[in-house]
Amino acid sequence: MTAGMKLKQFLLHEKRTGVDLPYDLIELIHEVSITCKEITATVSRGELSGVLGVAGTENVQGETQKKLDIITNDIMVGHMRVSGLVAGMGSEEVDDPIMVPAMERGEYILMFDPLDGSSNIDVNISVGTIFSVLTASKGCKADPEMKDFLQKGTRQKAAGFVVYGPSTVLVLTTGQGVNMFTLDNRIGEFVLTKQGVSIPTDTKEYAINMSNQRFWEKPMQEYIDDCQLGEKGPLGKRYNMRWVASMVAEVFRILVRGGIFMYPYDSRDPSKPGKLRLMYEANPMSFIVEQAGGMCSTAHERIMDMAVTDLHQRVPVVLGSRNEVIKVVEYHARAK
Ligand code: P6P
Repeated sequence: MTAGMKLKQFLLHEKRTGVDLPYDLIELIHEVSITCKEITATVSRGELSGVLGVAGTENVQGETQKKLDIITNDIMVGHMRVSGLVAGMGSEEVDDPIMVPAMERGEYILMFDPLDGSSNIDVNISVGTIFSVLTASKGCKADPEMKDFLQKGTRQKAAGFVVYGPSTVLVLTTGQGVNMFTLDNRIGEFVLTKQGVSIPTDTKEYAINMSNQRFWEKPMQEYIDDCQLGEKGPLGKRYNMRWVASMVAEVFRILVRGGIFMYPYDSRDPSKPGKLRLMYEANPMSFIVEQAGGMCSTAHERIMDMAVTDLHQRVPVVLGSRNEVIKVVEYHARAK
């Protein structure tokens, strides 16, 4: 009955069936989807847009910003700050929390990575937008305080990402499972194409950047060594490997066919225990993966239970097929 429903139609249908889904949250998700349509229209022009390449600036992470990092950030901020739905925003590309004019304040905090995987943009590999929705403690009555931004992953009201690949697909959870909506360019709408996504509990496919192996904790090195021993090794399986260097693409693949994605603890810089950011990469992806029956850990603790101390806090990430993530956690537990 829901097949072919457009995004907003589906969310309103969910509300009619009794799901606790405030109208403002439905509107917020719809507005984010509109922003992502503008982003995909910009990104898909590639060289024609004349904005590929680096911007000559660095973000708070100390990473070289692509021109499209800044452009897509400005699209998201510009659209959402006058939506009347957010009290404040946090972006990978902006050092400090972004406030909105008092007249435009809404109930929610929106955290986002406007163009995840942007190091791939110049070589035409899939990128995406990741977003996470929290509530502001004072709602629209006053500017949010830092504590409104630094909330644990378990406090999320919604999380999603849009992968700009061969097709543009919005993946969404509001805590009632995971659904996928494919952009139909003929009508300019995200249309429901997969309802109730479920990650296979077992896998033979791992995703990790092997060039960092010497920097990992010993148990992570041992787990990958054992994967590479294949069916004759202790894990008794012939594994395959993938690494796209774009988290949205890796997580989308895992949602569709299972797998395990790891960006583990890295000894290079103690102030950066992992590469990925908690608030707008690890937490939203954890909400989605857990809602699809998967598991998300730092290899030591559940990501969504982590205390938050900084807007751009980094965290080690191990996520995907439940039984494989459990194995990695067990390797680390044994080493303690
Ligand atoms: P590396 C993209 O920059 C990103 O944040 C994730 O999307 C991706 O999984 C990871 O970094 C890739 O990192 O070190 O392989 O370039």
